[in-house]
Amino acid sequence: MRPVWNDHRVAIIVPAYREEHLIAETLRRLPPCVDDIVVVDDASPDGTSDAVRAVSDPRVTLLRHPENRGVGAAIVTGYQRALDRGADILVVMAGDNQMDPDDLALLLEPIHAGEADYVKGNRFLHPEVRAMPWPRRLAGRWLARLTSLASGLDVDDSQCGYTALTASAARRIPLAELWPRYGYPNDLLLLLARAGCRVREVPVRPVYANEQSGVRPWHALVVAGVILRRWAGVTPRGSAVL
Ligand SMILES: Nc1nc2c(ncn2[C@@H]2O[C@H](COP(=O)(O)OP(=O)(O)O)[C@@H](O)[C@H]2O)c(=O)[nH]1
Ligand SMILES: [Mg+2]
Repeated sequence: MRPVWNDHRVAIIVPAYREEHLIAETLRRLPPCVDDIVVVDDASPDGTSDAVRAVSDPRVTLLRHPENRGVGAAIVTGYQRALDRGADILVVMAGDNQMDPDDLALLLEPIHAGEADYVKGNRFLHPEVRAMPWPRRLAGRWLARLTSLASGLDVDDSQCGYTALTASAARRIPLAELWPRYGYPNDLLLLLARAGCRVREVPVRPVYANEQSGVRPWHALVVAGVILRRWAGVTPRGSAVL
């Protein structure tokens, strides 16, 4: 049987910071139907880049920022490279093995069906939702409410980083303006809403294992600030020189 995404050229963008222990396993698990894999190492001080170079997969391109610019900026760098290489669908998967490749088909389906421009994973719809630590669930719910209010969209899991974006939607939004650090998913949703893009959520498995998160409790306030600034029409400082 042909995979649902066969008609589209799919690129996976993998932001990575201090992921020397998990990046190889993350890349090794990507299915054969993925055309392009762009890893963006954001000046990790550890062996992240060496671990990527050691993966013998011709689909993998390693980009490295000379200094740390944040996960949002890294994703913009990856989006840009994937667009330049002719991708039709831009998927983001974290470099710490927290996204289940088995959920990829579900994420791509609404795009393949022509029903969405941006598809987000929604961990709250998954039966294993309780794998998420409760403070994450609580903060995530509130940030999703604020994001929905500010954007006019109906999103449940705004903080999930597992997403698929069409190349045409990516070209319609000012990517260079995207908030460069944690909070970028909310800023992206607001930009997409403003551009009239159709957003859908699909259930994805929440994976919590031996990874270490860079997110701290105070980041919830930063994210709320990012949402409020964009809502108020203030353009946050841009992330990237494209
Ligand atoms: N390129 C880049 N990636 C980052 C940065 N901070 C985090 N990441 C990556 O973004 C992904 C999600 O970050 P993480 O801290 O695990 O957030 P969480 O999974 O939401 O707790 C992981 O793959 C990280 O390696 C950064 O400053 N630059
Ligand atoms: Mg993580």
